[in-house]
Amino acid sequence: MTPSARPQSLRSPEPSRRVLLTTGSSDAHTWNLVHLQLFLEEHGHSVLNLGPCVPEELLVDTARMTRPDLVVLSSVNGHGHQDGLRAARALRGDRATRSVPMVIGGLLGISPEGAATRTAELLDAGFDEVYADGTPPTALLRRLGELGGACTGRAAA
Ligand code: B12
Repeated sequence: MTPSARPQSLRSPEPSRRVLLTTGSSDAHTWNLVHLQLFLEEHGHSVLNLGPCVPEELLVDTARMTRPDLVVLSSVNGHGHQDGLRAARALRGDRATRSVPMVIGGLLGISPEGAATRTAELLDAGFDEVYADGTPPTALLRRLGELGGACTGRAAA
């Protein structure tokens, strides 16, 4: 649906952003990604969804090529902490993707125990924001609205 054809209620008051949507290399869940993609697209953003089980190398290569406004890592299988650390180190370790904004959310562990430590480690590895388990996708709209700088508005892929 083109932005002009989109119903008024779904039009974003914020500029359209290019989102690179990914999950961790161990995570086979897909519907979280589909839901997030449709949700962000309905709010006027452009989403490149890499699908399940994304190797860190593919994530970095795609980020280098597409220069997204935001990388969103969604993880629900309980290994989001370990997957997220690897993804952050890979993105932050590459000169071209070192400063791309990136956030992570979903279900990052298998229990609430240790959540504060997981969050601290993920922030330390380079995530700009770590959403607590169960945070709804609407939180991403706030983050996208807060992004500074010029907006190209072109598609992510
Ligand atoms: C379907 C399903 C599967 C299917 C996935 C099929 C597919 N193609 O997607 C299959 C059978 C393959 C599967 C496998 C496994 N699963 Co499973 N699965 C589910 C199930 C039943 C539904 C998930 C789903 O599709 N939800 C619908 C989507 C739309 O919602 P969602 O996932 O909650 O995502 C939303 C939010 O989390 C949030 N969100 C997600 N990411 C982000 C990111 C940000 C930044 C923000 C703000 C929000 C956000 O927004 C999303 C959209 O609304 C859940 C239980 C459940 N009822 O949720 C378990 C569940 C996710 N699975 C679980 C587990 C453990 C596994 C396995 C490890 C099981 C096993 N021992 O093999 C494997 C993992 C394999 C792997 N390598 O990843 C656990 C995870 C436990 C945890 N994290 O504490 C769950 C929670 C079941 C449980 N209660 O134990 N699974």
